Amino acid sequence: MVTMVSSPTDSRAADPRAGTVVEVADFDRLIASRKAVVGIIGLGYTGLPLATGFAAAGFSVVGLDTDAEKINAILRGESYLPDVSDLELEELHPRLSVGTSPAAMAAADAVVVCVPTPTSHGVADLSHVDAALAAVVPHLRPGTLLVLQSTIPPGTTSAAARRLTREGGIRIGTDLYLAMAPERINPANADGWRMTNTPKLVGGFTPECTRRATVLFEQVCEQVHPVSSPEVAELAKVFENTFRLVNIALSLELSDLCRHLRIPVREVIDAAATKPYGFLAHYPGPGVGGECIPVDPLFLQPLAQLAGTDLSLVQAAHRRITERPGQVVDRIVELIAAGGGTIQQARVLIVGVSYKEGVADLRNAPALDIIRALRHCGAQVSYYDPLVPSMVLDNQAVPVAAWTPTELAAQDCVVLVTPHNRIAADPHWSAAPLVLDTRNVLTPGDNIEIL
Ligand code: SAJ
Repeated sequence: MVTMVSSPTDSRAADPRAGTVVEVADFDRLIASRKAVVGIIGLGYTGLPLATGFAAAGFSVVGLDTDAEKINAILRGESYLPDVSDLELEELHPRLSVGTSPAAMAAADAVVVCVPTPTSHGVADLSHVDAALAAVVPHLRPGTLLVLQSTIPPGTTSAAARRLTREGGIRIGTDLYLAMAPERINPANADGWRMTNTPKLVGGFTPECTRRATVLFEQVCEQVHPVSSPEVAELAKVFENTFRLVNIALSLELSDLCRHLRIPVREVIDAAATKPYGFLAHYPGPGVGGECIPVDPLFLQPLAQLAGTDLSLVQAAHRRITERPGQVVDRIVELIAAGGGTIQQARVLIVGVSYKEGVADLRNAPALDIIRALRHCGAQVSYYDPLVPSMVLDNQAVPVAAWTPTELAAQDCVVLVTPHNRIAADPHWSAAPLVLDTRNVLTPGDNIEIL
């Protein structure tokens, strides 16, 4: 049973169950004066930038994570994210306290939940969200604002509100304010988009929930876009990532057609992108990784089934991206055979293993499936990735190769999967007897094949 603390001594708190409502002015004054304490639950790639954002805006921030390693790294002033620097952690240290105890949230006036929402058996796994709410709500003082930032299926926030009321007698919009404000963090974004300059969607369970969440995020985001309900915010977020999935899948289909028509796919997409409206460029690659694009669209399936509506386009797109790493391996086998070799015992070097440029993150990285399949074919696989110093796949270390002409010349096939640090412009590529460019970013050459 989730209940709330009441602390008669704290002037900012009144026991709403006694019928008194926490004054709007209190919350606004706490925010305006920077006296509000902001709690962040989950200090991963969306929570830590938010914690440092609020600390940089002058708020005291209480960060909570179940991973003691993350907590210790922050306490040492060592960032584990490309978007947060060690210097930021050092400078913000006085205002950023971190720990693993949910009781610390008793000090917070606003709490943002930023925990992972992976899938389990193809449906959204909300266990981290449920665990965070169960652990934290008992420590919250009446009048606290609670915001869900994790990507969640539409209806999740309202279901949580009803559960808190049903199980704990908590009046949402009086005892506790609840809203959904999805993260839009794009790790290592090359175009300068950050949490602060990316519009923030906010949808509250009540109008006052929306208003308070809007006031909160206006402190760290240049633009806040309130919407009429948590459901709108939840679905807009999932739809953004579904839109990306479908368009990446479309670019994969285009790339297969272009290869057969011998038309350079990247030039086609760049040409289409000159149209100033109605087109958004997405580029073909070895597949789609990360915790978002291959995952979030799956949240819609069970809801569509319940509603009896058809999401075959999304399903087809998901199938297309899931099949892509296998297509990469088929092509490698084909190219080596065309050169008179066989895949058994062939030396194959994977260049770039993380799921995208600029990050060290291997979650759902296409390179994992490619390496797994190559191993299955009997190939000798190694990799080079400046951001991933070591890698174990299926309990077997993947040998690390050096980025040298000698090493490249010794391979049967070198496969560009993730082009970090402008490696595409590196002259070493000419040393390799055969290169498969899955991103279509290398300068054409006799030894270069496009996926
Ligand atoms: N990819 C392509 N072609 C493209 C774009 C991406 O193959 O044209 C691949 C990437 O290589 C990568 C995967 O898709 O493997 C995902 O790339 P991403 O740039 O979408 O990266 P994420 O997952 O880090 O970020 C996405 C972003 N969503 C959208 O742009 C709609 C980000 O803004 C979200 O905040 C994030 O998901 C999230 O957390 O939801």
